[in-house]
Amino acid sequence: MITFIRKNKRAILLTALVVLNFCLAAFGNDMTNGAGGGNTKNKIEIKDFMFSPPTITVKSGETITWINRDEEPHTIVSVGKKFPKSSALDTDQEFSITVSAPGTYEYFCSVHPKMTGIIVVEE
Ligand SMILES: [Cu+2]
Repeated sequence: MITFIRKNKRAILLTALVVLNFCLAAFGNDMTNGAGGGNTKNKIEIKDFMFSPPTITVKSGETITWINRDEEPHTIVSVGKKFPKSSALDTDQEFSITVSAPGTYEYFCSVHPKMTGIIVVEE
């Protein structure tokens, strides 16, 4: 009886370890590919007519996602059209881009041109 319990405990522990490893692997993968839902990396919130953070630094090839937390519609427009502009984002709507060429990208909201932000893409 005792040995049975011990074996069982060991099996549970092993299963837990396997599950934990799997989670870590999945999480690690998510961090490196930079895409997919639920990822908080490179997220810019639009709130109170501001981009937050106003300046973001990313690595080449990473995805940047804006989410509109205001009740007002906002857009993301690149100065010099370096990346495609968004449509007017409604509340909780998202817009993503992936930039590969290193450099500094300025953008603004075409509805409220005083709203500006900067993306710095590093190699
Ligand atoms: Cu706006």
